[in-house]
Amino acid sequence: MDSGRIVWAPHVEHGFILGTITDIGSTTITVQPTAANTKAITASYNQVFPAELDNKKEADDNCSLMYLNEATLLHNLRIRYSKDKIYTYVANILIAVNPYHDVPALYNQQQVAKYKGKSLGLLPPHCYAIADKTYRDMKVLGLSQSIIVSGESGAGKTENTKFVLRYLADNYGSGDDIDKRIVQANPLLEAFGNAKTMRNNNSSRFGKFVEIHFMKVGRVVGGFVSHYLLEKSRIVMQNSRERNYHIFYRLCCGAPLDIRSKLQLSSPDNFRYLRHGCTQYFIGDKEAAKVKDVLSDEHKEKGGLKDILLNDYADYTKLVGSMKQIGVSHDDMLDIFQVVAGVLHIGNITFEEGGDSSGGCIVSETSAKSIQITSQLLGLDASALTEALTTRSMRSAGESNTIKVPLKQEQSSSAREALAKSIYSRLFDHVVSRINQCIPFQASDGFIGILDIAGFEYFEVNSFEQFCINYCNEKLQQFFTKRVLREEQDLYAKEGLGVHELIKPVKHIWTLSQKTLLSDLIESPRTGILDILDEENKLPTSSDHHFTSVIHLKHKNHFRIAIPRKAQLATHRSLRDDEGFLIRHFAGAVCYQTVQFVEKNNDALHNSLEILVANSKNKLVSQIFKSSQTHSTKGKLNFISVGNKFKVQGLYACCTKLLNGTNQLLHLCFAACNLCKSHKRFSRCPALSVLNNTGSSFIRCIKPNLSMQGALFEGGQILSQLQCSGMVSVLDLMQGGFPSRAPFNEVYSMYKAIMPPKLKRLDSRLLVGLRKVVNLLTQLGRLREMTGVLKDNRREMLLKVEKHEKNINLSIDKIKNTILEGR
Ligand code: AOV
Ligand code: MG
Repeated sequence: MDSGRIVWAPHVEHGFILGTITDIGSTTITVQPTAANTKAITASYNQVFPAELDNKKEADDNCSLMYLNEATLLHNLRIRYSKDKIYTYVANILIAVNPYHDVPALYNQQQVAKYKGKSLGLLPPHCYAIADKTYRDMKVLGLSQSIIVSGESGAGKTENTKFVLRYLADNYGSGDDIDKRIVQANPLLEAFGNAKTMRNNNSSRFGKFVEIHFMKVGRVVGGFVSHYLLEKSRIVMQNSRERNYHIFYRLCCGAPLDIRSKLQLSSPDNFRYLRHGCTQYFIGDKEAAKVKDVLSDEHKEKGGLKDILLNDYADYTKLVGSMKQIGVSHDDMLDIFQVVAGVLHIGNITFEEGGDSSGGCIVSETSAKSIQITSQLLGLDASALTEALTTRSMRSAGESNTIKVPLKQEQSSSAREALAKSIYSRLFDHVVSRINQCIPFQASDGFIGILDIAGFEYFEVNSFEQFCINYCNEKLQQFFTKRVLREEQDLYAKEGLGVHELIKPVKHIWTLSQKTLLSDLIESPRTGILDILDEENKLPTSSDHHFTSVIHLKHKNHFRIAIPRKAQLATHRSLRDDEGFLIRHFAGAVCYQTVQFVEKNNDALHNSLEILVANSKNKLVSQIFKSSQTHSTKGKLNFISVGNKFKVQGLYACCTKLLNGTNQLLHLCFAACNLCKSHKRFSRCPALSVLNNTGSSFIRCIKPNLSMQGALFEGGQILSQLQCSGMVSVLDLMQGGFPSRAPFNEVYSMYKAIMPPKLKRLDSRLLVGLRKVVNLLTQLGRLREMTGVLKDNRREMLLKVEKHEKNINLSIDKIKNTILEGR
């Protein structure tokens, strides 16, 4: 890093720009960018990074670059992205940058066939290569495997998950229907669980773990889908630029006339649950031909998937096709649609003051028809529904009969929303178990599980949903960190390198930061946010304000949490101590407004409604409610904790067990069992306890820009994703430990001039594979380079070099002996 050296200097918009060092101070470096008319940049040492000598060079595996740092990683991704090479490895972690346009050459059938049986690294990086590696690992090691796909909202997790599933089904399928069914389950899941958000037109509002099961011979035998935490608030309310779940629009816009009239459906504008959201949708029938034409042209022109996503008309037809293919009968399909329509009509029931002295309310005259339609669609008695929505049964202490207490207008409205949410989310559970029934298997010898959850997100206003989603991502990040650290350490051990002192600080920072957030702040018993919230729910007079104050009181000086003040977060308005909290997540600070946290944490319907729907004449409705758990009626309200449900059944349980347990497979199985108690297939799990570990692979998805468009690489924000996802730390770790994956000869010729004579005399070919030499040399080379830069601390550095050379000499002797012995 002498003057004149080409380096990367920090840049807000692009992340880094290339330049030459013009001045070196004691704490800063000044760089003159190579681009014309650009002002010189002065930055601290740790923000300026050495560039590769050839800046057009790109690498399939980023670790084979000479300089592993965030700037070279970003640049490598940038060059590759411009050539539609969206996949890049960092060692065996796959980075996938969303292309935002179709790249057929990447995913056609020839590609699928090409990757079959090929080791990682033989062919260009691809999610197919990861899929094949997990498949081979599963077979060779006899261990189930998991692929963990992560990244921000809109980064491409769900798309990559689908590619991986299709790859496995195509290459290792049984050749019968089951392969297709596993693939076709996705459109169905997405219709009910995905929606347009500001970050993604097809955003998954639930997490899923899809297992694809194999027999010993290596053929697919079936699958199993577990799902986590569907976002319920969306059913009744959406931000003005977002939509409700796709299925609603597909039915309103795409279903044929006979179905629409049977379900009393019309334009989405006529439904309160759809009207407030974004009104981007396509009306069916008459408009259909026109829409189809417009779309196909536009689609061809832009080459994007984006427009197609909002073609509710065409998507209806596709959905029906998928349902048929996975084996859902026409009647079953209509039953499901009928419940969906019922939910929409519930939303149109409104209330007004009753006018009598009781303070209660009545159903508005204008929505009498909605009560009728809802009751008919959901198999309820209209007057019983009216009564259940406008009154609550109470049993006073010591008395056996119940009395009806009238509800106020807002209480009735919230009972209505609770009913809609409850029906829809149970219907979603039903859809998932229906899918599982269609991909059954008697026995399996192992599985590949793919985890695709809702990605980290932050909006101007963030609520309980974002809190749960981000918590989930935090958990996953912790798993990633532990895994990568462990693998890297294992690698050093294998190559005879001690865990270098340089890796320790990285390790320390990594594990510490996440541990404290999760264990102190969110999960800890009694004082964690989840438990405090549950306690609040159980209080006779609970309030969001009280809950928020307790949090700040209990975690006054915790560096991960703060009271959101203007200065901390420029994009948010300041909040009072009892209005919200700010959490510093691994992926950035997010300000949560706690209005409705308490309400949203409660999954219980009030009793009369619960009884009403459980006894519905509609078979499907009563079925989805019959399986529900009984719950306590202590306190003022029934209470089923969403946070806690999530903690014990969802990804939380899955990850905690993955992290703590030695037998991951077993635990994953139990997590799945918990999610679906009726599913007995893992009763034989203990027999599998010989398996000590499930291997895991990672696909880290990156969102290239915030405007969801192709060929736009926004360096600055991509860099922050790389930093937040831990990829930069991975590089630090690898650089710190010097297990460079750089080809030996390159290092050899680069440092030949400064090599100790002993080593120079060794035949370089003999040393290939002895990564330790590469490490030592690289280390020495870097230290020497540093002495060139650090004019002020030169003496100190020289001492270090001297000490290091001594070590090297010792090691070289050892290596030489090993080689001689080997001969
Ligand atoms: P996500 O799953 O990571 O977000 P998706 O997988 O839904 O993101 O991707 C968002 C959109 O990007 C897709 O609908 C496609 O239009 C486009 N896309 C992503 N990957 C590819 C690819 N490999 N090729 C072509 N287009 C792609 V979220 O579910 O919001 O966290 O919650
Ligand atoms: Mg998704």
